Amino acid sequence: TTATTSLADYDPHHKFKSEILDGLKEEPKHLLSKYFYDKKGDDLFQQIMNMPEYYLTDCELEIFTGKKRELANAIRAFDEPFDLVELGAGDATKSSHLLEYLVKQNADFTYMPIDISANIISVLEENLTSEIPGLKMTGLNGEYFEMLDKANKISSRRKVILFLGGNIGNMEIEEAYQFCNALKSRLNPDDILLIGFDLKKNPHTILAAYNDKAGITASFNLNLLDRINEELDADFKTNQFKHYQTYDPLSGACRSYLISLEDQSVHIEEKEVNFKANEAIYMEISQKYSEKEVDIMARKTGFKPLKQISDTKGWFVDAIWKV
Ligand code: AVJ
Repeated sequence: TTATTSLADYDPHHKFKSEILDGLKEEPKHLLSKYFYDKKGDDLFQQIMNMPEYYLTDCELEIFTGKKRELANAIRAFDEPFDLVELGAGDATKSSHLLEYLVKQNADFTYMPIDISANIISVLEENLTSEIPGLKMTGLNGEYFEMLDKANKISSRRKVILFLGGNIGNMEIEEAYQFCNALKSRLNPDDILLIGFDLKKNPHTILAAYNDKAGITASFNLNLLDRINEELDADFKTNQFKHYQTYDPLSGACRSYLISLEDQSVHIEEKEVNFKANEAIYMEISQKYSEKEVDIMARKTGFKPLKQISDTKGWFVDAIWKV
């Protein structure tokens, strides 16, 4: 049998268009937060990471600056050569501390950052190799699994996968399970996953991190409408949508929405999309977990949880799982 391939399978612009239009056809309407990260979105996310309310980066940075040796030993960095594959590398602020340490300790590895943003990958290739002399690096621009398959083709060495920043939080719990299952099926015995989880904590602390006073998170969400305007020749009036954030302490789901302020219709290329006043577009989930839920996820997806390394406040954990 021949698999059906559509334009969306290989043309990123076409895929963007079809995923945006599909999401806006859904009930409730939904846009994918993976598309937040164009050049402007990368910049806004940098600003989010620098906000006083956004504790996640500081917590994980504390782990990556203060517990490098523990991290290196947990991933068995000195046992045999390996590839350090980072899913959603971003600007690699956190991982760069570990990279520097590993290079200094003469660990034999190649850093393979994967990111959906071509901009980010080219910036990384320029900066990181000059900041960390001796670092071997192969940047991979694209979606996680496609690029992980590519990494496996490029090299058959043991893989250590980094999935930091609580990026798994951007998946619904069921999606996170599917993701870990799919990841596990692409790994081999003795491969290791180092995965960051933001923990359940005081609900006010969590809500404030995603509902900042300066409105940077609001701009971050609204920027996707601007991106659709630019890339799909659409006519969203961004001042006619308002950011709305929720956190549910029972489920641990922190969700963002854009609320339409009026009845309005938006044109996206040849299509028209109608919004009722007060209708929500569901934008993003940032799921929070308990330490126990993290271990359960490991076991149920076929990993062996080795340890959890957390910051001093106990707000965030980097979990180390073995295949
Ligand atoms: C990049 C997924 C870790 O959910 O905390 C920050 C993205 N969204 N503020 C998160 C984000 C709004 C962020 N992650």
